[in-house]
Amino acid sequence: MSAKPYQVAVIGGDGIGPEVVSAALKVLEATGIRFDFQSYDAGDACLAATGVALPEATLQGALAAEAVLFGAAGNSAADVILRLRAELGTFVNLRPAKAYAGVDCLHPATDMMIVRENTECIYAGHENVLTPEVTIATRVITVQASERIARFALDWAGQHGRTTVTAVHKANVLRKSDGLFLACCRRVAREYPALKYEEALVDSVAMRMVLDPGQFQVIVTTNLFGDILSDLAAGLIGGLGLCPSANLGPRHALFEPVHGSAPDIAGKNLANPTAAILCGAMLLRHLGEPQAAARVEGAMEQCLAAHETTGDLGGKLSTEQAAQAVIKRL
Ligand code: GGG
Repeated sequence: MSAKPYQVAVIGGDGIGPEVVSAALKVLEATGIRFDFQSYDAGDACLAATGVALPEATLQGALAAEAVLFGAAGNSAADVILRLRAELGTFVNLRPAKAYAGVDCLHPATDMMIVRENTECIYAGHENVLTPEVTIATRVITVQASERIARFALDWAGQHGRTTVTAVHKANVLRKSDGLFLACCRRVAREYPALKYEEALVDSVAMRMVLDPGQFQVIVTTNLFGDILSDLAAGLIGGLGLCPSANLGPRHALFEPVHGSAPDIAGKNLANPTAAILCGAMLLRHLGEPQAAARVEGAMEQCLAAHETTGDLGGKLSTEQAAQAVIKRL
């Protein structure tokens, strides 16, 4: 355990973000690991109050911290979470989708990791209005980013006992951009002869994930496909409330639930904090606290198995009570 408290920047963001992050912070504090949490504003409410969605103080706080815990992005997502990912240089968005005992779901055998490229594709933000009736968006795919994400996915698979990595693309239509992405993945995969490397079209993968997700262990894909497939994967395991994610780069790390801001239930103490609490576990592992991470994950799994959870998963607990239930089982 570190002698000094870990410096963590906390950005609740919009909608249910502040509630689920508050639940996760209580669980992190209950591990006994020492943290110095610094809270920062960002998002729609911040934009309305100050004129900026991501204040400079928030950005500097995130850059200075050892890790960032983020809640949810609303309408200002492009100016907040996409900008944070870019400024922090987090080139990978690691999105696990794992089914849990006790949670009613379509596919209890699901246990996959989606490795989403986090810096380019249609998300690069090159959108233009040519005329009032014609808009264009440019899809950016580069060798550097494609090789880097392929290498990350293959390394991750090898380090976590996975045997197969699937590169997901639409190169039969997006011949140049996804053609390049695929060529990079193929080239990098040759450096990992111990792993099975496969390629599959994104539309076919969407269908196969619904029919038999157990055939996918690690998916590596471009930014937009990764975003869409990770929501699909969430649907297989019981919903978005269960899915954490880690944005990782060479110097910085930002942890955020895959879900959005859910404005319809914001402020009602109804939101499922599971994804945010599991983000806390990913954050602990990133900081070099694997035992504390495993305790949080274990306690969370026990709560889910005992139906000690929120209404979206058939439980009766509030956000706050769900966090306390995890703390009791730590
Ligand atoms: N799909 C759930 C959701 O709304 N997530 C927030 C979001 O869209 N974030 C932007 C991103 O992950 O690229």
